[in-house]
Amino acid sequence: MLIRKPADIRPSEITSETNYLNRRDFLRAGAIAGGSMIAGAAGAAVIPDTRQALLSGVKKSVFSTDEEANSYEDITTYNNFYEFGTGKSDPYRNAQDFKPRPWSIEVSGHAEKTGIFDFEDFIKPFDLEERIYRMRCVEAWSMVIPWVGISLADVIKHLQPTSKAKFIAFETLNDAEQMPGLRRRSLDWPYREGLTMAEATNPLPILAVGIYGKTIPNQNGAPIRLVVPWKYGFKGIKSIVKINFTSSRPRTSWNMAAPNEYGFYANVNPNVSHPRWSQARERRIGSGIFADKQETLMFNGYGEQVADLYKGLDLRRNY
Ligand SMILES: Nc1nc2c(c(=O)[nH]1)N[C@H]1C(S)=C(S)[C@@H](COP(=O)(O)O)O[C@H]1N2
Ligand SMILES: [Mo]
Repeated sequence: MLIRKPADIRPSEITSETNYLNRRDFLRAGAIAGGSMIAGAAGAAVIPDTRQALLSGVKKSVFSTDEEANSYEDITTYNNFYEFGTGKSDPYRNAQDFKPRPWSIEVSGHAEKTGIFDFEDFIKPFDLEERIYRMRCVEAWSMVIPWVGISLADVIKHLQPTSKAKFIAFETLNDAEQMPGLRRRSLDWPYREGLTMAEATNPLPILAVGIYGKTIPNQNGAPIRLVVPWKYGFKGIKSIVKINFTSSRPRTSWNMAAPNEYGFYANVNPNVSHPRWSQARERRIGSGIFADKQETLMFNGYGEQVADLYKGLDLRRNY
């Protein structure tokens, strides 16, 4: 078994999205992330979830990539979900007792259909689709994940936003009883994200409710989370309890934490470096610690579907 000392791990491999954390917190997060990376790469004993229920009637999608998907174990044991801790294996370890049912979602703001919906009723009108997408984290690692989800565009059409709705905003559950990470102010809770209505009604974004044909594990954002494959992973807000249609741009968690590092748009862009590391290349999780990093693609390779959304926008300034 090959174990590298934390000092031999390059900063890009261990840096969580956390430079504003105090140095002690930062080092702690780094040590945990480094440890979990070694465990993952060496295949140490990690027991994948086996409690997820099979989803039925899942349709295939033309938007899926045919790249090889990451293993269920990679996808469910190497996570970012700061409500359960900042280390990569914290969500897997600390989210096992989380209760994703019963669950309700509150829809508010500029839409015809607002109110509080039970999760099962909320997703019932829509087709379940498998969408195998690349996911590129702003920390310069990536995976390929076979999500099962519903089209966000379909959901929005159903909720009938009015012409005043220019943005859609999401919030994660904020329950310190169940989410030990909330006791630390690693972010200004609740976790918040948002999209322009033009982005949100593009065919690519989904609300994911499953992975590998089964219900989504807690650590990946049960029971429902956003996936926007051409943007950095932090836009993919987990365990959503609130959806709000707004006329002004919503405040979003990583942008609030470090606006010079994490923009509202957060489109994957190999030409715009993070202030502390390059975004030109990425490490595909599971490729082995000796594998070369691969090139990061503009819009994470989804430019054909989304580049038109940003015509006339300076992507260097609007990062
Ligand atoms: N509520 C919430 N959502 C979140 C996060 C988080 O910390 N809290 N982390 C984000 C980040 S940085 C990434 S890369 C993805 C990771 O998704 P995964 O763990 O399912 O791969 O979730 C995003 N959604
Ligand atoms: Mo991320």
